[in-house]
Amino acid sequence: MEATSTTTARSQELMALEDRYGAHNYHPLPVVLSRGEGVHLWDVDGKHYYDFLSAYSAVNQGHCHPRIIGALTEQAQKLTLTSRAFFNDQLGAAEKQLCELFNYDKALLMNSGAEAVETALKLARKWGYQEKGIAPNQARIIVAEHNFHGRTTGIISFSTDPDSTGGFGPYTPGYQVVPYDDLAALEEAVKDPHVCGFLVEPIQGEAGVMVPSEGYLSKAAAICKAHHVLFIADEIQTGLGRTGELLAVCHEGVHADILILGKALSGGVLPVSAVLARNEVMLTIQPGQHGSTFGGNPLASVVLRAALDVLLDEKLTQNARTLGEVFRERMRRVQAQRPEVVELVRGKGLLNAVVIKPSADGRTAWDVCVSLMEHGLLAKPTHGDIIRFAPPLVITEEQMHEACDLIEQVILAF
Ligand code: IF1
Repeated sequence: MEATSTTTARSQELMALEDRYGAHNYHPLPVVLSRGEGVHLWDVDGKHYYDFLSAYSAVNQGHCHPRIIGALTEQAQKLTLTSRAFFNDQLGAAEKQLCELFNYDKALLMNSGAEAVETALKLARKWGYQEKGIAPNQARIIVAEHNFHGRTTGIISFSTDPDSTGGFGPYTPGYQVVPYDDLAALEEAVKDPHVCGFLVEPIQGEAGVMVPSEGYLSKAAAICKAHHVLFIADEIQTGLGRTGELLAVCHEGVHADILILGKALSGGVLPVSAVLARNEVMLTIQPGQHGSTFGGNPLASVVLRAALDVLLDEKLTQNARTLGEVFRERMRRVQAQRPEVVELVRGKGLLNAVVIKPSADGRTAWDVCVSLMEHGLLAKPTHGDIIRFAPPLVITEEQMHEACDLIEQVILAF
């Protein structure tokens, strides 16, 4: 356990428990959280933190939002799971709300983001065979370099990150990688008549909040349309107000052929994901050809509806747009003061990254995050030198300035 000067015996005891009995598939910051409310988190010793990770954008509505928790607890007393062997009285309304909000004919509810991505890949292939006439088992899907779409053996088959793929072969065939933000490469790849889809993150989160050039998404969607290829938007991290629009593709007026949602679709209360598409795509899957025990359960349906209501009623998308500008302006002022520490600031809405230059004595973004933790703000580095800052979208301007004061204090002292 990496203890720090502020790690107490209680925290160390709980971290040791995970170390002894839990898989070692994570390297968490040494903080043990026990309560959350809005943008606030508290550890087991009652120390307060601003949450600037939001469980990787799953908590856009803030921790334990009362409307979402209220919907959860009310439904939990009535009916949580029927399986899809039967109808339930909550799923249809959830599907309707999704389809009307995002302008699609149908929704297919799953649980984790990876399951929704796998569902989208299956739909694209089925559509490729049935609607585009691709020969059986010849369908190919284009993906972007440095993609992150989940951890299943199928999805890591097209990852370009050795940590995600190493040691997990053999890999699922039928994918082609093109450079992100490269329209010429995409145009060349979709000429292959076996291509049925292009799966892309509108902003690459895990890669380090990589924002593509203005026009990339709209031109990529047009290239796909021109070549009868489905444009598949993975908005699991960028969607639901995070980037200052309802969906990140909305910045360029793009309506994806297949839309993938997850994370904040439940406000971080339980795993809910969804795939949306027009009938021509969605109806290529018929009864018995896809599903999941918990997919579309009444509890998830009720939570999803409350999460979307909160997103819209509290105008979280607009707040993300406004306070994202405040954040980037504050960080660029810090960069101007310490150009030897802050390489650059980038992002959209409240999905931002600050790239840290390693110090002469080898300290990295991780050390900045440990110091931020000690100062009462939680964020996590990705790929070594990039710190992702993504607070819940309910953050107020006052809280944003307080948090930026902490970040500024840490970086100026770095
Ligand atoms: C973890 C990363 C972020 C995603 C996109 C699909 C999924 C994710 C764009 C799969 C999930 C999570 C997974 C989480 C950390 C986090 C993450 F670091 F792993 F890559 F956000 F960038 N598409 N991202 O971002 O959704 O199956 O996890 O529900 O701990 O692995 P999932």
